[in-house]
Amino acid sequence: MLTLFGSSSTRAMRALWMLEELGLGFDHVPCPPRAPELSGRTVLGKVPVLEADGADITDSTAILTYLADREGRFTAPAGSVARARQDALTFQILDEFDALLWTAARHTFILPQEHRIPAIKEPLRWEFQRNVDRLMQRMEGAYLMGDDLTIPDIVAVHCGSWAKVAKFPVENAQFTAYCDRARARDGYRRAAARD
Ligand SMILES: N[C@@H](CCC(=O)N[C@@H](CS)C(=O)NCC(=O)O)C(=O)O
Repeated sequence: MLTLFGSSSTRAMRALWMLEELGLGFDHVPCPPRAPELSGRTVLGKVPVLEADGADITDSTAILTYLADREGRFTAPAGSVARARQDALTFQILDEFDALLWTAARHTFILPQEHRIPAIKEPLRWEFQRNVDRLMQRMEGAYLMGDDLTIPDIVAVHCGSWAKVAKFPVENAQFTAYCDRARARDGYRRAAARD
């Protein structure tokens, strides 16, 4: 029994995409952060949260990893060198994409007004473009790890969509084509059509 909490306009989209790719049956509660439905499930009040067999799992990457390992799909096997390389790529994307977008969001609408520094967004935008170029140098096929979609693709392509909303310009044509290819997948389309 699986229930995902969080609307598709948040990082919950990553988990929705994985669930749709895996073709698993699940309930979806498209709530915002700190919604009453999250009470008792997460100390931080953040989304996504996945309830799996009665236990709550927080953090989108932890959820992706749990689901992929459980089903043995969209990941290299745990304990393999290929998995270590895949994990390194996931952490690179979290450090070099997610963290920059999140810092920009914090200085736009999350932090108390008096702690926001709008000027920080300019260097973050510059750094994001540079990091996109660096990631594309590691592409090993149609997807980051080769011909098959894996966990880091879901995080990277989600960050690509987030960058658009955050008005982070991305001029790398290879990255744009890669994101378009991933978003054309049935699993992505079904996830995006939720809520
Ligand atoms: N590393 C976490 C971050 C979760 C997170 O910050 N989610 C945002 C929505 S995308 C949230 O709930 N923000 C509310 C807050 O920070 O108070 C993940 O990947 O799930």
